[in-house]
Amino acid sequence: MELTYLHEPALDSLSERLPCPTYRQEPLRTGIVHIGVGGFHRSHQAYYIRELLQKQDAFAWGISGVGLREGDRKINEVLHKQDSLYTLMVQHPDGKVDSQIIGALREYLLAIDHPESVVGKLAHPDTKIVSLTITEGGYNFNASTGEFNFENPDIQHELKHRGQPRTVFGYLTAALSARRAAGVKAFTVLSCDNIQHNGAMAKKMLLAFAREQDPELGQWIEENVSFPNTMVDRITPVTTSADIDYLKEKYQLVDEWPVVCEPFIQWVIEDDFVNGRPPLEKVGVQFVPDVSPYEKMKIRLLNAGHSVLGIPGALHGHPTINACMEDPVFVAFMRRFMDQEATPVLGAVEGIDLEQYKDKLEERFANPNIKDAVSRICSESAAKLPKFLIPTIQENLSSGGSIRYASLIVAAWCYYSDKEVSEKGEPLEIIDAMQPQLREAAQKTGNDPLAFLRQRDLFGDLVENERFTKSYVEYIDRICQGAGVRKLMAELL
Ligand code: CS2
Repeated sequence: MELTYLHEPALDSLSERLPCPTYRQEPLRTGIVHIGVGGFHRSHQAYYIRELLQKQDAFAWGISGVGLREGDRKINEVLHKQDSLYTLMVQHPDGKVDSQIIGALREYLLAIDHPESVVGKLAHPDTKIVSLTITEGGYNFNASTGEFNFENPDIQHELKHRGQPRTVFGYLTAALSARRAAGVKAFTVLSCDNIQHNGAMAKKMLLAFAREQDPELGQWIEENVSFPNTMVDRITPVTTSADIDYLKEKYQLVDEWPVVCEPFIQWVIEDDFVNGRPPLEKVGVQFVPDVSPYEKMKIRLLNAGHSVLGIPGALHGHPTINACMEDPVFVAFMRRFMDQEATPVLGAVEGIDLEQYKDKLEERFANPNIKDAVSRICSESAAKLPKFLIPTIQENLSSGGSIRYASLIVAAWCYYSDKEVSEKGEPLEIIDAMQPQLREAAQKTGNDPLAFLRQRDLFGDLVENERFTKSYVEYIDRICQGAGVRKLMAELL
């Protein structure tokens, strides 16, 4: 059979091969503008919207995608070619793959090329929600003070040249200011990033920027925009060429950027929307008055658990999270970390059995068909660990709880930051916006064992805590003497 290129006119013939959207002909409006259309948005929020649209419901809630960065040029090109359609491939542990075409995205705008169209879209009365997956780094806060970072050159540019937005803050304020002037209701800002209190964080940062720009606009935003906190969850590894080839072979379908994910999905949201919302409860989304315990549980167990596997995994030479889970030392170490360090400072989460939650995490991490590369997990550790792992250490230091597993991971992270090859001799691919700083600090460790911990923007005052530094330096010494990190993990079991 001939290959079919994914785009709107091909849907008829493709629907004989795999499930395709049945709602594309409807007069779909784009009530949601999403900023940061990566794999995760496409496997998670867009999937839920697809579920609603498939029920012939909620035609006001199509999604308009926006990319703010030069790095979004490729997704822009692919989505334009494919009429915003893409394939979602759900990988089951038994090898079954459920593939379907998702049509919840209606359009995609690259802000660098079309800044006015993006502001216009955000300011349009049909836009009721602006959702975000801009990663931890996108919130532009200073990790040690938690305050908005006005020193960022893009922010300074935006403050000087109001009509030339560059960051999410410039775009949101430009659009909100236009809405205010035109008497159009504000929108809800829905953060879907892995940050505890992500809505509150989005609010604090946006208000700091807006007040600096125009105090009255800041006031209006405070009174008219809502920022519900959310907890989002679905493991979505980076798409590989093997995934693209699979679709060609199995369905004779050419999709240049499909998305792969696990079967598990969860979205918990605080029900605080100023301009309406889709009826997501019909497709399994949980609306709760306070999302904090869920976020905390997810960040401190799932996300931290990932790093606890990923950093030593990269050093040892395990390529993926599921490969780590085939190694009994890694499995036991991660579970000890979760049971003895993360759980005791977590507190109870209403309606959730934490033992079951952790068992399920082990099962999810072990899914042999997800093949989540440790390089993805280790990427941007400087933005992740201060949120995922360091608070657990700080709380255990206050309560007298165990810190031995987590301190080994911090020592391993220091070692990793200046490492070019794994213990098996394979090159390590370190992706981190702060890599120059991390490497410099790691390199000083030979002369000053605490050099890495002196990065207060990452570790706060951890360097002053003797109990922590003692444990950390012991590991640093052992690692520097050549003890493999897996051996040190095994000794703690
Ligand atoms: C991962 C997350 O990048 C990471 O560190 O832990 O991307 C994780 O896969 C998602 O949060 C799962 O919902």
